[in-house]
Amino acid sequence: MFRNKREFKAEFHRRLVEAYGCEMEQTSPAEKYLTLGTMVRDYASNYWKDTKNETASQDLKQVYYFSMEFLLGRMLTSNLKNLGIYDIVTEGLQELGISYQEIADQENDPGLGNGGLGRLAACFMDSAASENYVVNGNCIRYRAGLFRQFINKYGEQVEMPDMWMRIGNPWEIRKLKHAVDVKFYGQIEVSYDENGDMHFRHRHASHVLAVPYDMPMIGAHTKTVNTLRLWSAEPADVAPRDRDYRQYLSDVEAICLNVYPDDSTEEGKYLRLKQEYFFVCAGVHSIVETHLKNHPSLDNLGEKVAIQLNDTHPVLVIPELMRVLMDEYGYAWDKAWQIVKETVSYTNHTVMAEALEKWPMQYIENLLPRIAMIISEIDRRYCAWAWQQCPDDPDLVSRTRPLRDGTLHMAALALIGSHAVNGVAGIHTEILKNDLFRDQVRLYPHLIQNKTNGVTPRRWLMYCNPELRKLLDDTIGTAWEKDYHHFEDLLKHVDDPSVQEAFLDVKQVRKEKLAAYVRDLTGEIIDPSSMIDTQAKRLHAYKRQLLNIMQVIYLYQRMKRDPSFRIAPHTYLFAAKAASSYTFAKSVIKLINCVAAKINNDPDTRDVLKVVFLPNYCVTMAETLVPGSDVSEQISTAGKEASGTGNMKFMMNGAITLGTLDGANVEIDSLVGRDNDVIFGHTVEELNTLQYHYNAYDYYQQDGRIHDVLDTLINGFWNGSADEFRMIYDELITRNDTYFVLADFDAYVKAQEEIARRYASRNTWARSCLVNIARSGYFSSDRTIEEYAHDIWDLQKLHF
Ligand code: BZD
Repeated sequence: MFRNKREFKAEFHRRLVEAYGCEMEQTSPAEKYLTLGTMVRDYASNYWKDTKNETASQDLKQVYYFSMEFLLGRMLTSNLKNLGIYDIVTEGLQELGISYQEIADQENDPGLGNGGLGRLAACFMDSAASENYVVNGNCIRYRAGLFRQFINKYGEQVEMPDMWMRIGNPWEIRKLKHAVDVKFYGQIEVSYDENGDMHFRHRHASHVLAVPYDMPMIGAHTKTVNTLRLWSAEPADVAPRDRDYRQYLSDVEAICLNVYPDDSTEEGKYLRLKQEYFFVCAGVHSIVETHLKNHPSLDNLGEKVAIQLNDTHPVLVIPELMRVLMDEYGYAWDKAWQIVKETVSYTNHTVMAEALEKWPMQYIENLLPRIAMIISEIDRRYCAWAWQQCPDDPDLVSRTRPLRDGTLHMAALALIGSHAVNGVAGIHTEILKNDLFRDQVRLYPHLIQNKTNGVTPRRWLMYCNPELRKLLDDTIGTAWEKDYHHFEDLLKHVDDPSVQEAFLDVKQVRKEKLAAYVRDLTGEIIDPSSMIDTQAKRLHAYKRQLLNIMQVIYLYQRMKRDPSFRIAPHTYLFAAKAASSYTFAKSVIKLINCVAAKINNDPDTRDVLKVVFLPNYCVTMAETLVPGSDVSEQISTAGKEASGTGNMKFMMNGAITLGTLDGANVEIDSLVGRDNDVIFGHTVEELNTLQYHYNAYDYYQQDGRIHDVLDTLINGFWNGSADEFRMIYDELITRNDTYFVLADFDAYVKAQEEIARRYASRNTWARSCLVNIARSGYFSSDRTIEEYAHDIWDLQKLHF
């Protein structure tokens, strides 16, 4: 463990030569990155060991966060800074004549997820370790990420494999000694012993070996280093039964091949289910193994272990833990069920019907025969119990039971098997209580609670925006870096013109950096003094990127028609991946790119209106995009976005939210007030009424702006093909505009005008940005983790 620059340089040099057998100067940047990463991991290893030992000796409870996704982003800079060795390392490298940035740029974002749910899990890992909570992650070691996105010459998304580990992954350690045997398919043989107790034997199964790879999750300026355990599927040392040998190898290989394989085919569905059981079974097994090292039995599992289910994807934890407790450790049903409920809790991340997981029971019976038996028994017992609770409402049971018409409803199972269920923002939790889980609330009145999401202020402010960090340190000292409550210390300075000026200077620097990044990535030149308005998130109809681009089209048409109408210079940035099978979303990406191509090349407008689509949105891109933006587009249809977390990152970096009353926007709005954000559009309540008499065609007929914009979708205006965007037109008109884009169009145009008006008064604008930063402490995931620890996990901090 190096203690200073001199020792660092000597060790780095020695390790490079030893690892690659050549002079340091002859090693490649990738080799230097791998060597440095390994050194940093080894540096943290003593803390890692201490965290494990102390957890055991203090007999502390620990949490296992089960998530199909952990969208970590690059680890090098964040680990160096969290460990407090960034300066030693970067200066040491400089003295060796090596560029730190070149090394850091070798690291690929780990491709372990696709969106907000995965990024939330990563923020939680950072906050938990930084707050001295022992929270371990459990996930799959996907060899390929979601996909790398390219935009072709027609403006279309093209997916390329994301082989993020191609150069190696210095952060992980393979732990073969903890490998777990996972069984699929086969039959269950039931027998009775002399006491009449039942025994279950899994016969003719297909075995897969789950091998864990551990990654350290390093806290900021603490000694806590937690573990993210990634499971990799390997062929087992058991002869495959009834199967072609090569087929067996490729079936095993497929399990960890990539994130969310296409599930539109039957084969894809089985694969997804396999993935889910695979990491659940392995994770549960390793929890039990660890627990039994320190405790005589599993009786106190619920007291010493909490399992958090990040959405329903890992919900098979519930029947799997039942199976282990009963079949492997001889617990009776009732006692096992009590332990499971004490241990497990579930977070819901969506109310969108199509994203709620449902599985044909037949699949589960084939793939996981013993799990299917346990699920049926959970269902049977639930029905009997629920009948007694509400005899006045006989349908309640059929609406809430996990098994309905041969289909397993994963959310219903999660709810029954958990002691706590939470939504991820206030409005979302209310919708869960009043709508999605209304029936269940009658049976379990105190089960559902709110835990508003958060983001780590280290990655999302201190490390990605050092200029703003310095301004805050200079203005209010450094207490805010350790304690999110102290963000509010900035409130005393928001009226200070010198602080306002200093903020505008910081923003300008960040906008210039963003402009350089955009130029390098796309070749497009954007004006860093224009208002930079950004919508960066997954492409989905409910997020309404379409509304955004329609407003741009409207501005363009109006400027073309009326030369006296000019806007202040605006840059609209979009970044979004569309699921590869989501045709509508892909069509919106193409529309944005076609609009950009036309508008950016039109001499009449290009000085004031610019549109750029940034390909391959990822965590690393967001780290430049967020600090460089003025306006944060959060314009989902009210009631559809559970929380959003991008909204929090933009706010923390002093961007103004232009949003609907949806997800965490509602809480942003109550914290900053209407002077410091721009809120528009129908509310959930209004939409609940409007839906019964909504007629999108009326808007098309009655609003000339909408008419003119939509006509460009079917007259070949953008790329000469009249049918190119007919799908979008049909969604709005023929299918009556599922997400109320046209209903909110007028309000959105006005909101855009309002934000442009505010942007023009520079000092008032800066004041608003400062208020946003000051109020963003609430959205630190340190706060969120405290709440989970206190209200759900009953978790104490580790004391060193
Ligand atoms: O979770 C997102 C929500 O859409 C956001 O509103 C919220 O802020 C974040 C974090 O709570 N949900 C997801 O990211 N969901 C998925 O990615 C997903 C993936 C597979 C199947 C279903 C949902």
